[in-house]
Formats: sequence, structure tokens, C-alpha cells
Amino acid sequence: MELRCAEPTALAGAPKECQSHAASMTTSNLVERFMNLSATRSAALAVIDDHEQVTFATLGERARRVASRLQSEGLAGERVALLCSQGSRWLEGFFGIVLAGGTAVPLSHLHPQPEQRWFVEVSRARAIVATREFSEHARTLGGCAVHQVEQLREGHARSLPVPEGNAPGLILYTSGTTGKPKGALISHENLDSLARLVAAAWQWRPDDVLLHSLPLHHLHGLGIALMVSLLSGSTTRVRERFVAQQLWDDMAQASVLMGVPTMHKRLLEAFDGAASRDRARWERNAARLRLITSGSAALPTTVGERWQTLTGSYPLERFGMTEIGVGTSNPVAGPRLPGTCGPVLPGMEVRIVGDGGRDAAPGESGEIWIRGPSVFSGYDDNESATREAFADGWFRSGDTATWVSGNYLKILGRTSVDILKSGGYKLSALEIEEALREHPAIADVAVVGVPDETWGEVAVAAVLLEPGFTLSEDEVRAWAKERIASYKVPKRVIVFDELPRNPVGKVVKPELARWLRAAGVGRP
Ligand code: MCA
Ligand code: AMP
Repeated sequence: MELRCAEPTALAGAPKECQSHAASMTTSNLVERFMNLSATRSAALAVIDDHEQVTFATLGERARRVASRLQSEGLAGERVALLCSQGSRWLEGFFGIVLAGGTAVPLSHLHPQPEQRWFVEVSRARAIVATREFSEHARTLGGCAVHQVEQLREGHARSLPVPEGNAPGLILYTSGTTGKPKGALISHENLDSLARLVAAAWQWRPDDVLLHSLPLHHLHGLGIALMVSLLSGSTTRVRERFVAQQLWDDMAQASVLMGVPTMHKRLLEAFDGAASRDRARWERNAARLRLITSGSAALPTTVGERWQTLTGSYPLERFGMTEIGVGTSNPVAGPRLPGTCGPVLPGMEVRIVGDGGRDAAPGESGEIWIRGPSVFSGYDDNESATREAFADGWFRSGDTATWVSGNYLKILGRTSVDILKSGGYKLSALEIEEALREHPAIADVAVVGVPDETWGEVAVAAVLLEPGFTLSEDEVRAWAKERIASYKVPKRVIVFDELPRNPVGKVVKPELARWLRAAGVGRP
């Protein structure tokens, strides 16, 4: 593949090494595409955030300066954590790290300090790149150096070698069936392929404007939304956080909206609660959008149908995962089947595999297995988890599904009772239990997912107390919030005298869920 760097006019001193790497480059490269865009789309707006509007040329130039400074600090090729506000500076930090051949480890301000410290430690990050507002806090996160993006981007840009496509560019932490989250190693090629395949399938155009308020420490916000839009040379309107009323107004200048089902539900609730004058304006705004997508969790058909009534189109649902990118997608043009995630995304391979590793017959269910260029290479420093996650080169998703209408994927559930999806975040019951067990008054705890209208599912903790202790729900939640992200903190904490157990003493979670329903927790 020919590697074309940004033209000197757009990026002064464009790296000569880029050309020399071109001959040996066989994989598609994230950095190459990003740098090309800063020349070919130089004057186009790449990002609009709450502070500024930045063109592709400026973004590219700033990222190269950040990379050059990181290089001179001895951080080329190293793992670097990123604690930045969402917007242009996040991208400058991210691309600065990957342009320097490093691996970015995005952190989130939604995590309390002990969790952030754990991510820094376990990822073996050598430094933290932070925006001004987070840099003081970042200094409390471990022994590594902290660099402020606003200062890094003030230096001079130097020549930089282009990293190989299979080099890890990103580590995203994802909750699993073990206590602590696992770090998914995502290569430049993985991200680039994801962006390419999704952009092609969703007919992305340079004049698209994506409305973005998803968190950037997860693949939906980072890869499926931001990278698809950015690497297509189009504009991304990034909001620091999701505010429904604001998004309705933002739609006036946007063409694509992506969200998790909880966001869609909240948007529609805000619409229903608004004054008729606002509703009329918002309805016009929504009608301008060419595409609304939903993912990360199942979209209730009632929510999808409301969007259809408002805009004329049912939201496009697709199946994605941190480890694989996007596996299937309903079509942009063509029938979208509510409650399904559509056919296989061109460029990917998806199977539904039943017992004994054979493909499930039509109408049968099985586990979703995926193969393709956006599938990650493995979990960081965790060979056994990586081995278990793959079978014959296929990634085993842990989701149970069936094909409907021939080739549309319908997700039926998960193979593990310990994985929850709440408002699009994957939560590990075991991780939450492990955190709660640290409380001196808690003798034992079991966490289960309970269906919920707004969040899809919420975590509920059933606890047994140490003799002589009392503990209120609020006390447990407040205590937990200092240790785990508040979106992981169980929405309800119920004290029991005993828990349903099997003969070997393990809590029988389906039975516990029934107990909770009997106690009035969760939908009947
Ligand atoms: C916030 N809270 C939550 C959640 N979000 N609790 C459970 N589940 C959640 N998802 C907590 C807050 O900490 C707060 O707790 C209380 O609920 C009320 O918060 P609120 O201000 O109403 O929420 P918010 O800040 O507006 O957040 C709602 C949200 C957010 C915008 C829907 O959850 C969100 O950004 N979700 C997206 C997650 C995502 O990007 N997943 C993608 C994973 P308290 O009051 O106690 O302090 S990647 C993936 O799944 C693959 C790749 C794919 O297919 O996309
Ligand atoms: P994560 O590990 O956070 O990337 O979440 C990936 C998981 O989200 C998948 O394994 C599915 O369980 C779920 N998921 C993603 N997209 C959808 C969807 N459109 N409908 C239902 N579940 C989904």
C-alpha cells in the first residue's frame, strides 16, 4: 500500500520516514490515514467541542507536536494513559501517543481515583497525558510523569516513523467473567479496519456531521463513533456529557446521531416533557438527520418505533463489542428489522455456533463467534483469558443469538449470568461483588442484573451482614462510589438473612433474581 503523508504545506516538516515505511507497509494504518486527512481535508472542521472548532490541518499539526514532545521525553513506543476532556484535546493527546508509536490507555473522570490508579498500574503506563483541568489530579494516580496536552502541543513537530499496522495503539478495559476488567489490545489496523468497514456500510460522507456524546473510554464512543467520523474526513460535534435537551438543539447542525438505548429513551422523554414550541423545533431538527444508530445494548422496540414516528426511520441497530468492533449491522438502505442487529457487516465473518462447535441450524440458537480485521489480538498480560476467548481463530463473544429472516442476527441473551449491561456499560457482577466484600460489615454478597426500563438492566446487590452490624442502602452505595465508577454501583442493596445456594455453597443467581422479584425489586 502506498503511504502518503500530509503535504508539507499543511504539516510543516512532514516525516520523510513515512515514505520509507511505505514499501514495507502491508496493513492499513490509522496514523497514515489521519495524517493524510490533515492534508486532503486540511481546511475542513474535524472537531467542534465545547471550547473550540479545529480543522484537520490544525488537529494533525498539534498531534504531531504532542508526539514529538513525547518522543523527546523518551516516551516513543510506550504505553501512555490519557485523562482528557472529551473534544479536540482528547484527540490531540490520543493521536500524539499513537503517532509516537505508543499505546494509548484512555481513562475516564467517571472513575474514582482508586480505579484510575489501578488502570494506570495494570496497564504499566509510563506517563499520563492530561488536559489542564485533570493534570493536578493525574499526579495523584501513580508514580509516572504527567504531561499537559496544552503544553505538549506548543512545541515543534519533528519527523516521526509510522508505526506498523499490527502495533497496539489502544488498550480498552472491559469487564468480564473474572473479577477485574481485562485490557483489550487493539491495534492500529483494528481501529482503521473498524472505521473503514463501518463508514462504508453506513455510507459515510465527508459532509456528514456526527453528534457525539458517548464516553471515550469505550469502543462505542471511541471507535464506532469518533474514529468512523474522523477518519472519513467529516466533522464530529463532541459534547463532554450527554444532555438530552442540548442534543435536540445540536441536531439542527448534524446529520448522524449515535447512542445507546438509554440515551434514546432519555431523548424521547425530554421531547415528551418539552414545551410545544421546543417540540416543533426539535422535530424539524430530528427530521434532518440522515441516520440514527443504536448499539451496546438491546433497543426496546417501543423506543425504536417512537423514533420512526418522529423521523420516518427506525434507528439502525448493530452488534458490536470492544474486542471485535462491529460484527453485524442493519442496512442504511434496505429493511431494518426491529429487535435484530442485522446481517453480517461486509468484511467481517460471523457464525452462530451450537454445542460441539458446529454451526447452529436455522432457527437454533448458539454463541456468536466473530472473525475479521477489526478483531483484537488478545488481552493484555493475560494469556489464559486470550486462549479461552478464541476457538480456531474465532472470537467467542459470550452472546447467545439466532438468525432470523435468514440472515439477521437476533441476540437472545448472554452465556454468563455474571455479565450485565446497564445503560450500555458492561458490568461484571463479580467485580462489583469483589469491591463490596471489602466492606467490613459485609459478610457475603451476590450481584444480579434486574431488568429496568431506563437502563435496560441494573445491578442489584443482595448482602449478608456480619453479626451485630447494620448498614443502610445509602451507606453501602456511598462507600462503593469511592471505589468503583458510580455507574457500576448497584442501584439497590438489599439485606438478606441467607442466599439461595447449591449443594457446593455457590449462590444460585437465577433463584436470587426470583427472590428479588418477590421482594418487589425489578419488573415482574
Ligand atoms: C450513569 N449512571 C448509571 C449509568 N450511567 N448507572 C447505571 N448504568 C449506567 N449506564 C449512574 C450515575 O453515575 C448516577 O449515579 C446515576 O446513574 C444517574 O446518572 P445520570 O446523570 O442520569 O446519567 P448520565 O451521566 O446522564 O449517564 C447516562 C448515559 C451513560 C449517558 C446513558 O450511562 C452513558 O454514557 N452510557 C453509554 C455507555 C457506553 O458508551 N457503552 C459502550 C460500551 P449516582 O446518582 O448514584 O451518582 S462499548 C460497547 O458496548 C460495544 C463496543 C458496542 O456495541 O457499542
Ligand atoms: P462491550 O463489552 O462493552 O463492548 O459490550 C459488548 C456487548 O454489548 C455485546 O457482547 C452484546 O452483549 C452487547 N451489545 C452490543 N450491541 C448490542 C445490540 N445492538 N443489541 C443487544 N446487545 C448488544
